Amino acid sequence: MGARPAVGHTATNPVIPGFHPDPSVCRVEGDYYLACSSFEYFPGVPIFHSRDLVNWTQIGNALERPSQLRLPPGTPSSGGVYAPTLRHHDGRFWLITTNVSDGGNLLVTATDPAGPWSEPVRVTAVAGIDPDLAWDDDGNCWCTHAGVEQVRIDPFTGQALGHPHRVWSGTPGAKAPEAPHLYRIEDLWYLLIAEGGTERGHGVSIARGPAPTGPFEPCPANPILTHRGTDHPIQNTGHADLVQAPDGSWWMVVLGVRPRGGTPGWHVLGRETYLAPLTWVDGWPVVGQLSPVLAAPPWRLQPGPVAPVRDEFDLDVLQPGWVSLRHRPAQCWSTKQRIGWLTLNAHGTSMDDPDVTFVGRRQQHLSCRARALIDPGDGRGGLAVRLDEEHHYEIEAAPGVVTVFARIGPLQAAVATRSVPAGPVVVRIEVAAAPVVSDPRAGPDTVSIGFEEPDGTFTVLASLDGRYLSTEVAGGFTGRIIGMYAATGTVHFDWFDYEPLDERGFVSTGLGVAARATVGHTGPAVNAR
Ligand code: 6LW
Repeated sequence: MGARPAVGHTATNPVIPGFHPDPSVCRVEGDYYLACSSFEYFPGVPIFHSRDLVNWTQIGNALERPSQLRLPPGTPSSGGVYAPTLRHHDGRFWLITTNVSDGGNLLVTATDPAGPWSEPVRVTAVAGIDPDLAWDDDGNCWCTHAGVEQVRIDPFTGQALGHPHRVWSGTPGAKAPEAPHLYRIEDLWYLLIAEGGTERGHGVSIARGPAPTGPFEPCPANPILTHRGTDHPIQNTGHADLVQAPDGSWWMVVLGVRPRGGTPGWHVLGRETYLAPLTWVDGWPVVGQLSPVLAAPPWRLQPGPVAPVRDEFDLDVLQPGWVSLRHRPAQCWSTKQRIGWLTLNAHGTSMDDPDVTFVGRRQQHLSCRARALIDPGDGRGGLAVRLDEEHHYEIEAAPGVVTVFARIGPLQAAVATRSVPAGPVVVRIEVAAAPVVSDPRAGPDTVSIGFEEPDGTFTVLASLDGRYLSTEVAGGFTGRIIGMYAATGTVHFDWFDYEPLDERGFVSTGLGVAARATVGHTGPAVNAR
């Protein structure tokens, strides 16, 4: 690690903004790897790399083949792939997760975390969600899951080597003991869990015992982390994983949300990944400040590459940060059909359709701008911001006309329409976070949707309240995804760009010490906040 930098060096949280929930982290020498849940999106289980726990780059997805990830028709939004555990053991990476919409627990391995990952081994003997993996000195592999139950398994076959048994029930009275992670730290085994549910009551608790099977005594200070009942800007904090850095210091990655607006507060970016320092007192972990600006780790931060703004679709493949809904049939997309363009061939007929041809990226900033140059040809397609099939706003282009649609639960409306010259048109969605105000009824943000005149002027056709595209309204486990879709025929996108805007609506360079990262070349950026 580099020489210790000057004191007062800061970094910003979340370290992986946007919908990146249920983080699981491991370290191999000087490299950190992190995985998140992905629900109805394909490819699934994004994998990130970092050298300093602050700058993260998405290097791939663990489940990127239909043989690894089936999200059959009928897989609901917020169904699919729940929390993963990522570990390195015996020279290879192990990832276990739950596809609640197809077959339950599965385990994949890889020698290179960027992929390819193996075909899945089914772990059907483990019924619960949030499966964890830990090996003892005798080479036994312990799988612990929500509830909190545990069973020894053969990770090569997925077979249970014994009967699942309860090892801890969490804090009496606290609901949903889940997200267990088991660690051997010096002579003791520690069992970290989330409890209280993934909403405002979320928290992290820990217990320790002499063996991987316990018995476990709870930490007297539980929960060791929660923001429940506080006015802290980061809420729902819970579902954590621990990692020790090469210099011996300990760190926690944990999910949290940034509610905005009046009451009850609405979070639109989903559950994001945060970093917090950890110290040890009497053999128990004490979580340090979990704040929007954290004291950077005592090592030199790796300068992250500047977040590119535009994807020109010049490559044969889509960058790992692009996601589709439930699957991405080869016949539905191409960057070769029209060189230098992303071509989408319609499958479903609108953004209401679970099967719509869609390629999107996570909204990662409270204020941001997304633009795309679309040529609808004789088809219909556009740019959408989506929470799920019943909660989305989009601008749709068809020959000579653009229309803004809004879907909020059972209500669907063509909000505005405008004739435009036939041919390619730049469509734009701009999100402006609401200033922190005392109005209890204020929404979290405003979503302005329209197109650009030939001189680049933004003609806004509709400005819509963003609360209806929030988790508190739509429900579920995900966050906003902004992306391109085809509703009928074949539509082409020359480019897509995404820029963070600061609170005043200006493009934010984020040139502070704040970390940035990118995904490969010109794909979606990870955390140019
Ligand atoms: C995750 C579990 C949870 O697997 O939600 O609410 C699931 N808690 O820990 C999806 O994020």
